[in-house]
Amino acid sequence: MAKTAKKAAKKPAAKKPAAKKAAKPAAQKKKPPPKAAAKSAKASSTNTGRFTLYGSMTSGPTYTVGLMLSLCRYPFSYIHVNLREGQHKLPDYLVKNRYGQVPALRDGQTYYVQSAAILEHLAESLGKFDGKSAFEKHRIREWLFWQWDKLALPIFRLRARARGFRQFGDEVRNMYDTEAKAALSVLDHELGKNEWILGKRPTIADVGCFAVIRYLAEANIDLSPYPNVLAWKKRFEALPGFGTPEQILPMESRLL
Ligand SMILES: N[C@@H](CCC(=O)N[C@@H](CS)C(=O)NCC(=O)O)C(=O)O
Repeated sequence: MAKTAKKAAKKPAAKKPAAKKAAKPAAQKKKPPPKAAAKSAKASSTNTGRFTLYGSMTSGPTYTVGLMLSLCRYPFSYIHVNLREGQHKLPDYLVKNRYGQVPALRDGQTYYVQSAAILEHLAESLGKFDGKSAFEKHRIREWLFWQWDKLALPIFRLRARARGFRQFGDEVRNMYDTEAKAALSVLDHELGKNEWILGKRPTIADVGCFAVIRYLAEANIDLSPYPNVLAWKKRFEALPGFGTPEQILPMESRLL
């Protein structure tokens, strides 16, 4: 076992931080990552905190989960999964995420996958950003399905093309562009009625949608024709515990 990983193992489990004080993202307040622990996904076995997020800094769905934990003020260990090297398809990782994708979240002894499902798990188990009734929970789930179906897909595809991760021609690009703008119009219309997607307070429906909208500029989409989304984005960025992907997700692994 690496020396720093041993040290990390001796530390007591991270306590749930006080709910109100810090304005910084939870991840920012942690010490810098122990270097020797950085490269090994196996380091997770020495981790004593409740949550370990497996992911990649550039991954929108990884950001979704990191953002939720940060908004809930819950520190978490982080294991970098190198997608370029294909670590997400190795048997060791497939045990954690059968779909061979990031993110995966270890909570205690259980691995949770699919960022929207992880949001639901966190909202319910931490009692934050959740629906207050069965009906609200249902409405949130509706939004999370819609978000992946209509909002995330075209925006993440356009971003991947702009970053050189996916290749497709202008015809397909125009199709995704049209789809992304149609989804933004739906969101803009809804946000014209209320401050937050479900009404008067933010829920995981907002977290899920924000973590996609965050990447609009990288997808070369201008947000200015959608004033309600723009105002909502600013409100969201002012939430306590908010952080950008760069603030919340480290480049390398970090144990609590
Ligand atoms: N719906 C999934 C999407 C996850 C996803 O697309 N992850 C990408 C990185 S951003 C990935 O792992 N891609 C590799 C692959 O699908 O093989 C979620 O929300 O967790």
